[in-house]
Amino acid sequence: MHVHRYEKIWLAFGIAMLAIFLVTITTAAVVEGFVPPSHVESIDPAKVSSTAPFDHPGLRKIKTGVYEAYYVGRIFAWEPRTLTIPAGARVTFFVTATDVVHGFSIPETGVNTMVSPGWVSTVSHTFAKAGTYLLLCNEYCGGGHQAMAASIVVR
Ligand SMILES: [Cu+2]
Repeated sequence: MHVHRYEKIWLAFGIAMLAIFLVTITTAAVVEGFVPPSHVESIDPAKVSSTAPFDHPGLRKIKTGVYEAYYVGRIFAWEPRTLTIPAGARVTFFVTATDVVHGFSIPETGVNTMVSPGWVSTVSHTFAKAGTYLLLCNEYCGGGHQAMAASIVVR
């Protein structure tokens, strides 16, 4: 079988890129200890509604300017639907799902994490500017995915 010279070069380039990526990922994971940002806490997805603090999703004040927000994602809604946060507050979101994989995303804030049933994803953000923020699902989760949105009011 004859393989053209340019095709051989292109194949070698592709294989070299795969090798470089593999070495980079392995080095980051083994030497530098990088792990995915979530998947730290686990929860039984069938018992989310009866497991504290996810049995009462919402905002908890830790101290002045520091809050924790607990969210549950299920097809096709985020709970709570609306959340009011004081401007300037540092909020750590704890998010889990009961059914399928969802994407917890607040555009223009950098808040963006995958939410898998059985796991609690964590992400923090300081809401410096007042306004109404859209919270949406950015992971296709089924027929009503486009309706899976909530709002966060900062004032
Ligand atoms: Cu979705």
